[in-house]
Amino acid sequence: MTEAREATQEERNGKDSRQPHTMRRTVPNTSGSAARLLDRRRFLLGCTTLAAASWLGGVVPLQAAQVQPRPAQSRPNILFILSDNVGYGVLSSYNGGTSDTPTPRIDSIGAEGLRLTNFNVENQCTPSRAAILTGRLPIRSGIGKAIAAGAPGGLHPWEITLAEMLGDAGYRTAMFGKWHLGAGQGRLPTDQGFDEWFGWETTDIIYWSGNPGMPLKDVDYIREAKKGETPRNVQLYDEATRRLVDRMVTDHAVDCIARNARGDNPFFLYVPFAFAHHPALAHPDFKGKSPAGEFGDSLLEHDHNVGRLLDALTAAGIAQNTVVIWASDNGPSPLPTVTPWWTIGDAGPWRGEIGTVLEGNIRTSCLVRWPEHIPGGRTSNQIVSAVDLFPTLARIAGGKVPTDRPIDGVDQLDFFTGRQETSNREHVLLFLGEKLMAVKWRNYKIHLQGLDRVDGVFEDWSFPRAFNLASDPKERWNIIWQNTWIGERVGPFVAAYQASVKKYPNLAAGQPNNRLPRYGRKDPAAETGAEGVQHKLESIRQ
Ligand SMILES: [Ca+2]
Repeated sequence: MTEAREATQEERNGKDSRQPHTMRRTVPNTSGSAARLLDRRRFLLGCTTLAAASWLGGVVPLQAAQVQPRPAQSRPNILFILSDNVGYGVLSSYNGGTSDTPTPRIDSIGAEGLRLTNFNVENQCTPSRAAILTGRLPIRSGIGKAIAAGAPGGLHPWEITLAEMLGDAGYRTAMFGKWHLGAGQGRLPTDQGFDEWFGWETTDIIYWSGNPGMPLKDVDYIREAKKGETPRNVQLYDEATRRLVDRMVTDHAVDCIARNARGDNPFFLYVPFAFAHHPALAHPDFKGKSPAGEFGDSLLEHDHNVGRLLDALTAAGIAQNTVVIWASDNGPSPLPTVTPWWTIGDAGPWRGEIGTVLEGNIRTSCLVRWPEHIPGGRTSNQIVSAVDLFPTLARIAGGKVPTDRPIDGVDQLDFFTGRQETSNREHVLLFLGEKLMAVKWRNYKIHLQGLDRVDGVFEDWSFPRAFNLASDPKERWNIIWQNTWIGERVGPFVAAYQASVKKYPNLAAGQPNNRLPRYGRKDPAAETGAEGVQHKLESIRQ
């Protein structure tokens, strides 16, 4: 508990040890060390011999943002709807209504609230979900890519999730749908802060569940549990069930809203739908309803399901006091070997697919509604990251952002509510596995390596490439030679990350539950067992 000890010391020194760890990036001072590192002449003459990542160096100043707890009686419910592999160009409100698969119910969330056109996620399902639930770059949690169902790994129990943070703030918490953050002991939703859950690990399961060459395991089933219970297997998640799961999820969520609408405490309901993970198979009621095949039918079904959730809020009389977020975890998944072409969706003006860090994958739709707080009908192209939702929701809910670990998210509430026009971030770091693949800053993006397909070959470029997203949304025209100065501006972000990792080493992939981050603890025994769990709880209560 290094940070706790440091906090105690700070208290002795008269400092506020409870200052949230939420960090707000400011524009780096380029006249300092960063400039010296990236003097243009040296850059042009010498950088071809440097490793791409080390080319980006410097220091970024950080400042803590104040987070004021909200009064308990004004805290809203939170409904977080997450879709799967839905590309930027799928929703009508993002493709200009040019498709014949309208999504009026989902679009209404943005029409009555905020529509983000520069919402940045991670490369695949597991890292994006880790980012959303922890507010941390998933690489810090040892998560670089999606994990296979039943494989070791996923989100370490030491991580503090949205459900734990909100639960600690008095929220009731529930999750219905896809988890994909680990199915091992101590890693299920009810181990990670949710009071109840119904769902499955990953939709990939349907390709092999029941296969005679693959013995059935618990992870092949849709499961359910309340906190403290041993999960029950509800039914096999196979191709026939794939068509039915999102209705099951909707039924559970609608029931949950009705049950919790009049409770003393607000609720956090996390609904990660199966749509549109391949194969996008529609409920039989929607078969043939669109001219766009199974994907289109599924999209119409998804819009209908989201509409049922919105209607449930209205019917319960709590729509005005509920924050609703709809987002996608990553872009489309064009896997022609397993998926007919019409099931892939579309990345809109961007290029790229799941598993890459091209805009088509890491920029997804995101709509946020909070009546009387977030003005309706606003669209913004300001950069927002999935990790920002944790500190933003913490402020809305009066929750505590952990102070004992790096939190990469920044509080965006003032931006969401329109109290300020600009986002509190101007950059994102983009990883794939353990590789830093790209840095995006304002309308520029520097790629350190190339990768165009989820199953493609890494192109180990001898020099980074830069793209102007404002004029080149497909990221095709390298402008680095005329714009070497960009390296000087993004270098400090990388250096800040590297410095934080030096102080707070990343968890290892698949790190065992009983191995907690050391972070300079005096007593190594405190890393394990019950004391470790206690530490985890203390870190959100200090
Ligand atoms: Ca996904």
